[in-house]
Amino acid sequence: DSITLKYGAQYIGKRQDAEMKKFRANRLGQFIHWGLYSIPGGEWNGTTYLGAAEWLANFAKIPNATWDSLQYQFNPNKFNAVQWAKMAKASGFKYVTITTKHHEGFCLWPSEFTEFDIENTPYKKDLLKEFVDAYTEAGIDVYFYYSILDWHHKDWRYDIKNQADSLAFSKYFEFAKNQLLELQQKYPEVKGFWFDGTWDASWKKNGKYSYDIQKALKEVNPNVIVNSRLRADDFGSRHFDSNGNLMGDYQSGYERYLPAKNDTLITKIDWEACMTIPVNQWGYHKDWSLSHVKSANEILELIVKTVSLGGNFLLNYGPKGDGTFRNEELEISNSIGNWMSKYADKVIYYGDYANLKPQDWGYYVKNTNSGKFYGVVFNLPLSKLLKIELPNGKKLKVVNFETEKLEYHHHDKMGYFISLPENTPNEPFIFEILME
Ligand code: H79
Repeated sequence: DSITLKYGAQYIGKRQDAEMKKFRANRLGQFIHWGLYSIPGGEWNGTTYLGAAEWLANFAKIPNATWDSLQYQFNPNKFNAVQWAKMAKASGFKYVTITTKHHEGFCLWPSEFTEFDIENTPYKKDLLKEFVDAYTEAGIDVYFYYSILDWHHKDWRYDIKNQADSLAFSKYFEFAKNQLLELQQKYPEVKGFWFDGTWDASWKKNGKYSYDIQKALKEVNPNVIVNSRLRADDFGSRHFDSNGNLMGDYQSGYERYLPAKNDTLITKIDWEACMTIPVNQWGYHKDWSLSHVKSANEILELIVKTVSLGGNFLLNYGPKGDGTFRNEELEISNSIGNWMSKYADKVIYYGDYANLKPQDWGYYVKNTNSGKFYGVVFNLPLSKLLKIELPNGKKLKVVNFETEKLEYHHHDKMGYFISLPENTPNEPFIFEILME
């Protein structure tokens, strides 16, 4: 039985319009965290903080007036949007999500509704427009990250405890809605919005606000794509409403972790994971030696695992205050781009859940464009035998590894054992499976 909700899911089931199909086929996106926090890079008054650089103002307890004055230092004169887009394209990214406003409240676009924006920095120019134009020109879809939580705005509230809070928060809601409509109007290329900072009681008590924002954005562009993190329902239930139905257009809860390899429930909905390269740094942090930094192969495995479960993957970059990327990010991009240029058309773009029993050597992907099935190997067994188990009624016909067909031995009930060649690539590699 379901309860009646005013602010629950606006529809049920996966969207099948062209825009949503494109988002799904894209699979691999670049996340960009860029703001005033990119200037201090995790360091304040000679102390380097281990925490996430974009949260520095909060945990180092820096007064608003001090933090906000970073605005007068924001001058990314090495920013080259065309170069950024070129790098993103070479890395294999099909879409990008950029922080138009993070929790600090600073806006990367000239906004009519605040002075705390790019217009009032030494840079002055409309940086977001340069960005949108360059990425669009490169054929990369642009999405906007927008934080509901706002440490700068006087009407932001963490909770609503009285009439005055309620009034202030209603003003904040109007401000946010105005900014979002402004973004949509100024940058009509934008394909969707990625909301964050929606965990506080004030937002959960106002499911109507989250519903109204989604509705307002869809009135302007019926095919706009909105993440589930925006939403709360009548009872403060987030992402999924009190009847268990997904709100927003896709589930965006997987932050810095992924579903389990055998999670079949997640394959029934659209979803997207977002991931940092270090353990937990989104904005630029000067010292990446403070935590584990993922290698290109680790990141590739996370990407393939996500696709194998029917999800999208956003890989985060935190450019510096001057508009350049750190070398580690450029190197990772290079490695990922090399791999993608060989394999992405087969197992990333249009990749989806294959509905085959998971194995230890890696992941299965079904390509919804070609209809082909693939295995992607990350853990090479010392035996050089890969096990494949097919559902009842299915038989293995051929296994194609690059140009050669692989030998396989059928072992009743135990599945098929595929013999790999003596020399396998020195990187994660794929093979195609033909069944009958
Ligand atoms: O933008 C990146 C992060 O800055 C942001 N989301 C990604 C994409 C993010 N930051 N924190 N979180 C997401 C989760 C926040 C958790 C906490 Fe808290 C905030 C833990 C402590 C402060 C909220 C408030 C939960 C407990 C207290």
